Amino acid sequence: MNHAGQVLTARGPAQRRAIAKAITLLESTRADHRAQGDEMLTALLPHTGRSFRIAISGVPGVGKSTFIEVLGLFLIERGHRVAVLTIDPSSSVSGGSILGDKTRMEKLSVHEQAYIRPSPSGGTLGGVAEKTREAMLVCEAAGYDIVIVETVGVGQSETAAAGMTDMFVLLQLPNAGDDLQAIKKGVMELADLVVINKADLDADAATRARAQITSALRIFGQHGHPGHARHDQSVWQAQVLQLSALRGEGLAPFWDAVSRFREIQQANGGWAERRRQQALGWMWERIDAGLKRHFRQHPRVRQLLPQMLADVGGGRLPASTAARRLVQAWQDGASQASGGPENIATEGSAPPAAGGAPAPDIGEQRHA
Ligand SMILES: Nc1nc2c(ncn2[C@@H]2O[C@H](COP(=O)(O)OP(=O)(O)O)[C@@H](O)[C@H]2O)c(=O)[nH]1
Ligand SMILES: [Mg+2]
Repeated sequence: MNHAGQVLTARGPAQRRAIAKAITLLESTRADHRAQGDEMLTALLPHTGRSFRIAISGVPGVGKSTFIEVLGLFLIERGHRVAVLTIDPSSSVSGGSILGDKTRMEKLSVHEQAYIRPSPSGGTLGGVAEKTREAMLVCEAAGYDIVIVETVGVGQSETAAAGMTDMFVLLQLPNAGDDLQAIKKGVMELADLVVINKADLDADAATRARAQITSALRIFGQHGHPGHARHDQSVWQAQVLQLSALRGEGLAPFWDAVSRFREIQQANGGWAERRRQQALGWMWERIDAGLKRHFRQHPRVRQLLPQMLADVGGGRLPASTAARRLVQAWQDGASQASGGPENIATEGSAPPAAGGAPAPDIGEQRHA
């Protein structure tokens, strides 16, 4: 049986193995694997989308893994099947999965009804997020009805996680400095629900933090990004809860809030619209990444790039002029028979350019 068939029909440990194999296939950078992976995803697609997707975010050490472990067990007890995935673009640097999370979620990771997959390593955030998103689809097709995406809590992984989930939950520590950080980074604006964890350490501080964050969220609700229509106060007002992941306290109120959010969003169309926007946004993001990769690997661009970088860096050439020249050189080249647009591949689907991967990255700046 093919990969998709095994994911769909196998049960128990055989299914977990099938899922693992399917995700490994999707994480492969070999072009033939990518083609097989695309075929498999297409076959799985009709069976995806039925789970509720939750992002769990917060700074390292706030208790995300501890929380996911107790929440996962809580949900399994109530008849759910829980998949846990992570987005950790730094995992290529640290050389492993997200801070050893897999060992942290000791009970959950061995549970029959749970599937835990650490972050794929290597590549850009976009590449890592793509793999996580695809892994999510595999898990959904296998019948996991709750998908939890843990972010590493640094860099831009939060935005990526928010872009692939139905609900964004931000974990906070019960002290004042921490929430300011989240506000500064713009993460607070993404939150549908804020959880103050470690309330067991200092109940008073947790209460103060709750009041502070509640008022901060009110400001976002009124003056927030207009694109974040889900923060329309008449529909769903982002809430702040307290809990202790370590003691497993506060899980029932948390899940009540999640369920309420889900019902409201499903009733008013917000849920479907969010997924539609995510799918379209995802497509464009992948097109951008694919075009950029093709661009940077193109012989003419590679030839011209060092000079352009030097000239722009040295203040001898306006950046916009250099960009136009490079794009023009690429277009001229791309319109010739060899290296035509049909060869454009998305990131991760082709081996690195000859001469080593870092070369095409020279001088690239990521802007929000
Ligand atoms: N006191 C207390 N400690 C907690 C709580 N939740 C997590 N911790 C501890 O905080 C540390 C970091 O937790 P972890 O789940 O790895 O955080 P992550 O980096 O956000 O995934 C661990 O030592 C946990 O035992 C809690 O509710 N109360
Ligand atoms: Mg963790």
